Amino acid sequence: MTSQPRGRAAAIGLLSAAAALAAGHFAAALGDPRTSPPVAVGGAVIDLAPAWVKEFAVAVFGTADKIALLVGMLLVVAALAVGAGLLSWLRWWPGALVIAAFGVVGLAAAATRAGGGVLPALVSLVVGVGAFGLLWWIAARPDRAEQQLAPASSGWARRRFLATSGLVVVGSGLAAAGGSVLSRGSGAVSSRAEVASRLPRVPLPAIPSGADFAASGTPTFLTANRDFYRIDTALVVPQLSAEDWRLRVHGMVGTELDLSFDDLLHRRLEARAITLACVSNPIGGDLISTANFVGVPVRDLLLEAGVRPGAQQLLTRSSDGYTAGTPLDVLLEPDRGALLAFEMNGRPLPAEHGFPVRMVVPGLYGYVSATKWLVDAKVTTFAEQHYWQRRGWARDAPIKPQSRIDRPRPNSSVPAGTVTVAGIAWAQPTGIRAVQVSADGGPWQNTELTTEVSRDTWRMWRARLELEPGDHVVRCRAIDSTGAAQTDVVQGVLPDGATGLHELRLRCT
Ligand SMILES: Nc1nc2c(c(=O)[nH]1)N[C@H]1C(S)=C(S)[C@@H](COP(=O)(O)O)O[C@H]1N2
Ligand SMILES: [Mo]
Repeated sequence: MTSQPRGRAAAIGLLSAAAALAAGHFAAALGDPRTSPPVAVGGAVIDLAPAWVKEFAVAVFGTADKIALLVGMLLVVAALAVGAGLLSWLRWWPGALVIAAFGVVGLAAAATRAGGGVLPALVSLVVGVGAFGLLWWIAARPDRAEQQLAPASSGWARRRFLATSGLVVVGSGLAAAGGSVLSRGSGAVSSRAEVASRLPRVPLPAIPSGADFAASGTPTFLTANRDFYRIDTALVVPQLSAEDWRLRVHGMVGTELDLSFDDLLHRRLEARAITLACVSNPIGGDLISTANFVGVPVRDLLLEAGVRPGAQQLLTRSSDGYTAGTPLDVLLEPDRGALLAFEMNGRPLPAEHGFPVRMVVPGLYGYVSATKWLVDAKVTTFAEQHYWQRRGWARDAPIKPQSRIDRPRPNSSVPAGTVTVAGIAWAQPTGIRAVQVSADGGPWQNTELTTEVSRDTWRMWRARLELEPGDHVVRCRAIDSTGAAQTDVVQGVLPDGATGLHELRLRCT
C-alpha cells in the first residue's frame, strides 16, 4: 500500500484539473470557442440562473459580471480538484472519479448549448483523468522503490514528480494561452473591416456643442463605442460575418422576408441618436449610454412582410439563442424609430455590441428590444415568452424616467458656498422638460438644461446651490415633456426597472 503526502495529493488534483481545462479550451479554439468547457458550463449556469441572481451579479459586479462568474467557477473547480486529490491519498481512483464527474458535467453542458460541440469536453475529460492517473502513478512509484531499495531514492523521486508537474503546468499554460489567442477576434474582425469600407453615407444627427455639460462633470453626449456599457449573457462574444449573415422575418406575416446584409444596406436607412438603458441599472447607476445608430426601420420590414391580425410581438433571436420580445404596437408606431442597426457612431457595430446587426428601440429597456447578433425575427403572440421573461422579468418594459447626479462625487468634501451640481436625466421617448434639485429637503428648484438633441436621448443638467458648511443631502428629479415628475417611490430593478430619486450626500467645509 502506498500513500501520498497531503500537499502532493492536492497538487495532483489541481494540476490535472488545470490540464483538463486548458486542453479543452485549446480544442475548442480550433473549432467553436463557445464549446470550451468553462464557457459552456458558465453559459449553462447563466441560462439556469433565476432573475434575482442576474440582478445580484449586475448589482455587485456591474459589467464585470462575466469575469466574476468565470473567476468564481475557477475557484470552485480548484477547490473540488484539491478535494479530488486529497480523496486519492491512498488509491488513485476516487480522485480520478471526481475528475471524470467534472468531465461529465462539461459534456452535459456542451451538449445542451447552441453549437452543441462536445469534442472539447471529451478532450478535457480524457486529459483530466489521464493527467491524474499519470501524476499519481509517478508520485506513488518512489515509495515502492523506497521500501525495497535505498531511502536515498526518495530525493530522486521527488525531483521526478516535480519535473512532471512542471511539464503539466507549462503544457497547460501553453494550451490555455494558445486557445485564447486562436479564439480571440476570429471571424468578426475581418468582416468588420470589410463592412467599414462600404458603409452607406447616411448623415448622422448633428450633436450641438451645448448638448452636454462634460466640463461640469456629466458624461459626453455621445458615448464612445469602447465606453458604451455592455450587458449580455454571452461569455464568449459571438463572431458572425456580414457575408454569411441572413435574417428571416417570419411567423404571423403575409410574406416571409429573407434578408442578407447587403439587402439591408440597400433599403431606406435612418440615423438616430438613441440612449440605451438596462433594466438592471439601479438608481444612480451607469448602465446607460448614447450612440448614433444607423439602420433599417423595423416598421418598414413589418409593413412589407404584412403583420397578420392577432399578432402581438416580434420575438427576435440572437445567434447564441438569446431572445427578446418586443410589442408590435410599439414597433409599428410611425415615429418610434426602432432600427435594425448595423452602424454605431460611424463605425460598423463592434462585435461586443452585436455585429453585424442588432435591434434598438428608443424607450424600451434593452432586454425586451435590443437583441444583438440578431439572426431571426418571428411575428407571434405573447404566448411565447422571451429569455428574461422566463426568468421572472416583466414582459413589457418601457424605460422609466430617471435622473442622476454625477458631480460632486458621493460623500465628497467640497468648499462651502456656491456648489455646482450636475448630472443626467432621461425619459425616452417622451423627452425631458425639466430637471429639479432639492437640498436638504428644501423646495424643488429648476436647473439649467442642455440643448435638446432628441426625445430619445438623455439630457444633461446643472445647478448652482448655495450650501453652508456641514453635511448635506441633494436630490434630483426629472420632469418629462408631459409634465409628469419622476416618482419618489422606491422600487428595486426587478421585475421592470428601478424607481426612486437619486440622492447625493456631501460635506461642505
Ligand atoms: N444577444 C443578446 N442581445 C442582448 C442581450 C443579451 O444577453 N444577448 N442583452 C440585452 C440587454 S439586457 C441589454 S441592456 C442590451 C445591452 O446592449 P449593449 O451591451 O450594446 O449596451 O442588450 C440586449 N441585447
Ligand atoms: Mo439589460
